[in-house]
Amino acid sequence: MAVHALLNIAVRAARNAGEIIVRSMNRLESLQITSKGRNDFVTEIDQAAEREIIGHIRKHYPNHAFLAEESGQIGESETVWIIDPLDGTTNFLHGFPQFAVSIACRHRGQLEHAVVYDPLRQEIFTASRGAGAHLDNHRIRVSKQRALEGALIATGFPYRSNLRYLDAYLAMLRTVMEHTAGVRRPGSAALDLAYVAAGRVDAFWEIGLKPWDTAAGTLLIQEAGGHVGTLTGAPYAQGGNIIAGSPKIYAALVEALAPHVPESLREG
Ligand code: 2AM
Ligand code: CA
Repeated sequence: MAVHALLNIAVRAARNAGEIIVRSMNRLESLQITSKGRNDFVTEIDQAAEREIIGHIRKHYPNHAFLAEESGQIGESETVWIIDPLDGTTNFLHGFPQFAVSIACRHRGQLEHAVVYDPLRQEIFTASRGAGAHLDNHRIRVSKQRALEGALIATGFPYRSNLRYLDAYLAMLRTVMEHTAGVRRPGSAALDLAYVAAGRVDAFWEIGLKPWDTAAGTLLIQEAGGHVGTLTGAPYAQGGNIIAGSPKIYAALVEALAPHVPESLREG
């Protein structure tokens, strides 16, 4: 498999960031934590990992632009790197071992390359448009599950400002719990999407995400033969409300959730 130079750089950057994250785990108590808002924590590690990723990419491509969780938008270019240096910060802060580094490269509005890296398991999920999705150099595909009955579904619970949608969300959760084999809430949307791509879960849904949570995962799933859309099954523009899954379970989930999606959540 010929790996594109841009993907190689993203992989290197993700591994470097992963090393910073893992090294810091033996001093979680002493981490400098600031709160971006109610229930939204950012640590010096998120920031150090993001600096490492942007610095590494810039060394090779000084003119590219960035959209990163901690820095926001940097520069203007046809090529934009969309970065979550540590997806699942709440898990990380508690020492709960489920978080990831997420890096996507978008060129002229189209996702071209994606990396999601789990630094604890050292699993690296990669995709380049038209070249398939891989986990540690093995090709991955979404699951072959055909019906909601028997499916394993991942989700994210609403938090912070999205708690205003809690009643609608709980109605969706009830339906999914009633019709599937089980629901998981691992806590890192980027890794959840990578697991959809690898067929470890059959589908995923969440409301109120950000582009850096979903960009890499979206390309992984598309290249693994799956679908990504809004809660009503419309095309997905990154960030916001998402359903992703194997084609069959994606369609079944869109249909199952439809009666419970309020007007305010119908857009992406
Ligand atoms: P983050 O850690 O990069 O912010 C899961 O619901 C997704 O929401 C995660 O990808 C997580 O990404 C984000 N998130 C942000 N704040 C959260 C919170 N307080 N609780 C749970 N998830 C949160
Ligand atoms: Ca983050």
